[in-house]
Amino acid sequence: MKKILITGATGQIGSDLTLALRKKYGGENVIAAGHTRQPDKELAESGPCCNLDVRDPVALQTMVAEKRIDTIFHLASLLSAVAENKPQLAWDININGLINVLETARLQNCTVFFPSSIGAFGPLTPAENTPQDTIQHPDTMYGITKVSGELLCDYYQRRFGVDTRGVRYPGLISWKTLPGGGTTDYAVHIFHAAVKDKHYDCFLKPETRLDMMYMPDAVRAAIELMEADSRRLIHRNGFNVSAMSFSPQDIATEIKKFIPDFSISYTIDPVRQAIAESWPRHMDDSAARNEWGWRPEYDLPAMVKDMLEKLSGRF
Ligand code: VAH
Repeated sequence: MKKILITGATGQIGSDLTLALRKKYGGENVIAAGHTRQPDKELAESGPCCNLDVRDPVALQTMVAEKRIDTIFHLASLLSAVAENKPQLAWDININGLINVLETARLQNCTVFFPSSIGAFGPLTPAENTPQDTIQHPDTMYGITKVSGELLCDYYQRRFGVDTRGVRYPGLISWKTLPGGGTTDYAVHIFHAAVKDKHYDCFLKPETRLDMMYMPDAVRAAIELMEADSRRLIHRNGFNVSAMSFSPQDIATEIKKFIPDFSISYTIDPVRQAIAESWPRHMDDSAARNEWGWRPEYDLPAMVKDMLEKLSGRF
């Protein structure tokens, strides 16, 4: 049976992915490691949790050895807006943390999942139908750590035979856990504001369109890639995976179909607006579709309906 360690397990992706992996592989076989955020009740009661700073190689290697971990989903990372505010800390966590995970995987024969992002592209990248293989020249520290992470994971697979795999996620929307300081966070906050206040003040311009995905699709992509037959994989790390592409005004229009008196205003955050404008609006995910059968299941209407149902129930 797989023994899985998830770093960053209390974050936006981690909190959903941990529950999905525990359902699939058994709660006791999935260790949820967090550092800055405490696990919520559901996470704490569904399996083992621990505190782990991925910048501590000894703690990481000791845990992997003692718990006989064979698979690491490495999600611990600072997101784009926070990383621009603390670039040196972002490099330390995002890169030194990853190197520690890759070294541990090399020494203890673990498989590694690493989430890259549309942030790994930059203003010189074709923004529409962004190719799987194209120029990556990000101008944010977050993007620099993500493209470096893709290259490090490819290197460890090629040089040391470590089974590394990863995807480039678009902006992710979920209802369980708020995101921690990203540029696409508006697409989560807008739902909470719509349900609680029927109004949202958005920090991106109304026409700023970005690649986006609902968390159930994102979680399934990680699990399906890690279960894929490695002999079919031509690419390894940084598979483009896409589901939908929308702007703040698009999602506001969709929410109004369910909450007719919902309204949106705009107070632009220049830092996150500049980051968003350097990212793709829609990626070509044909490599993921061809090499491991990727298919999204949620489009904008389906996501909005599910998000509002889940959050209405919570509030
Ligand atoms: C961020 N949510 O906004 C993350 C993600 C594509 C965006 O990487 O930083």
